[in-house]
Amino acid sequence: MKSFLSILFTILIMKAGAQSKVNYDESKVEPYTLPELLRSASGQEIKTVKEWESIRRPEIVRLFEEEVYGKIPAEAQLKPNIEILEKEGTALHGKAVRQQIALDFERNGRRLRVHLLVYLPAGQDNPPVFVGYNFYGNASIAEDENILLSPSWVPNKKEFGITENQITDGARGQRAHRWPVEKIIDSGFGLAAIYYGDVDPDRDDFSDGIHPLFYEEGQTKPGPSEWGAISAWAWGASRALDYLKSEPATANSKYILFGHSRLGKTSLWGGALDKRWDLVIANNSGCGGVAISRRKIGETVEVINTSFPHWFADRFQKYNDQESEMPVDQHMLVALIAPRPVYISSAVEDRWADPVGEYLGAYYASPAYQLYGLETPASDQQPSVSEPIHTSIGYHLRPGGHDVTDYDWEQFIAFSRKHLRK
Ligand code: GTR
Repeated sequence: MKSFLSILFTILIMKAGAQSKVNYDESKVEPYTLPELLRSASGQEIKTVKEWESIRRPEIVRLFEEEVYGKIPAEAQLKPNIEILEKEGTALHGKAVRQQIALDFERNGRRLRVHLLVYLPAGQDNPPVFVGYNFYGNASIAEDENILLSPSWVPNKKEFGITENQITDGARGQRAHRWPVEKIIDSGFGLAAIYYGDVDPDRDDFSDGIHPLFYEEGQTKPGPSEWGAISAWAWGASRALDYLKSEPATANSKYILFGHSRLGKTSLWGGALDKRWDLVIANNSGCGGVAISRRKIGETVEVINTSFPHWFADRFQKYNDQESEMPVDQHMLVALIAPRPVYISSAVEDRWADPVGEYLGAYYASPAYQLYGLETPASDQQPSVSEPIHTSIGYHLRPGGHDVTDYDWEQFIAFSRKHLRK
């Protein structure tokens, strides 16, 4: 007991130490120089799409893999066994068709089951589909008693009736306000939902989730530059995409990868790695998402690495309070999505995520989009509240806190409509 308490105490002191450095004051941001987006490691200026795609882009992908999120094993293009759990459920009074699918991955004598919940507008072939992870299981996203409960580990949340790390009926519909399924369906879009804990439970424990399927004999955690949880979630989203592409109802759809917060960090990295995502949306993604790390406003590299060491590769720890040493910053992550449309959203009260830094992360990705002749935000000044920009790099700032609101979805839908129109 004593040792447990002293460990707990040490952790609290460490966290308090990291937290006390948190700055919210714009005037205290020290001058910084961002790594140049359009100059290769060997000093070559990148002037064409060809040079970007053959030289600089692969270089930046490698830097994010090795220094930040960790590399996904090459063998991870694993094909799952597919079990259709529900083929054609009726949802939303017949307006939508519901499918539930299990993707079973097997390797190293271990098995991982990932559940996919899909709603498609009834009678519409190949609608554009939003694909997004959720925090408390697929059943949490809608008032729909037919959604199967995932048996995967989940953090306890008493208000949702989750007390033993297992999703219960109490979680049903608890996050429905973040997922306006009816609005999405009425707008002619589909939605595919995945519980992120199916792919990798969100705890600092590498004995569960997808990672162990790829361990060498005796290995217990990924190597220093190998995949953390964000890379694992990015990987899982691509496996959901494999499935959607194999299904006649969605084989010719456009695919929009959406994520909020840690899952917004995931959607950016997933969108960077897999060019089959036609459009990427990152809501309130903050540190390790779109916010410029060098600003050190709100959550910093050190704070995030202390609270959530498992999200990133171990190598990322070396940049704790050493942001200027990073060979990348987050504008370069957004640039990897070019020329595909990307949408970034911030909330005024979500200061922890550094809304100004989120805008700048989006804005400074512009040169990559301009290589393709695309329109980008005109100014480095963050737009006013509720004045969205819908150029190829889209952005809005809305009132309120860290959340996903109807306003956010109205913008995601309008932006997607504009940019995915054939
Ligand atoms: C916070 C974390 C953020 C963000 C957020 C979330 O605790 O500091 O980086 O990811 O969680 O995912 O809701």
